[in-house]
Amino acid sequence: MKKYTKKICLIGPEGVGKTSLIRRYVDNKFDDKYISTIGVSLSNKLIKVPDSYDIELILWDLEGFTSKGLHFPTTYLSGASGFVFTCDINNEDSFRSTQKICSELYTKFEDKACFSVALNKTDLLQEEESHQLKKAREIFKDTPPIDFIPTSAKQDNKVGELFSHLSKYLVDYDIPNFRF
Ligand SMILES: Nc1nc2c(ncn2[C@@H]2O[C@H](COP(=O)(O)OP(=O)(O)O)[C@@H](O)[C@H]2O)c(=O)[nH]1
Ligand SMILES: [Mg+2]
Repeated sequence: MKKYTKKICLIGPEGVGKTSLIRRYVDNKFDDKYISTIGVSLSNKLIKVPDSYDIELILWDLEGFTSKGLHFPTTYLSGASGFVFTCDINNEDSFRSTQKICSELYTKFEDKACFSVALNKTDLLQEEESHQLKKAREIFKDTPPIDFIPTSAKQDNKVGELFSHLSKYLVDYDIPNFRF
């Protein structure tokens, strides 16, 4: 059985739910309390695709960025094959600020890594989901992801799909580990 190991980094502003998405995915737990991530926290998850391959994900939960930019050295992104740019689906400013960071990194990882956009907190939607998705597509048009996935870490909506689809893509297209 073939075994892959892939590093995936979650990047987004503070408070959009990066830590919660990982916690839901890895431990199937959710907490309403907000404890902000300092630096980085690592988790592992093994996915077994029957009769096909195993893939071990190393999930890097990175400190959220603020208007001052990234709060960690870009060397933390080294060796990643995938990124999950995470936004709050109810907050267009989070789409814009995340896309800005994405475009700063994009020239370095384009063709060498791939990424998804998670639009989290769908349980708090006030607009139509399709309306918010359309806005996100427009804002990310110059840095197109493989997917836009509306998620809720709280209600466990599409969290598994987010990570499993990205991982399948990394394996199917044999995305290497790239270095900054
Ligand atoms: N309603 C709702 N709250 C969420 C969701 N995901 C995270 N939160 C809450 O948002 C806050 C920030 O979450 P956290 O995962 O720490 O965000 P991070 O800074 O991006 O890591 C916490 O109070 C979480 O409980 C979600 O899907 N729905
Ligand atoms: Mg966090």
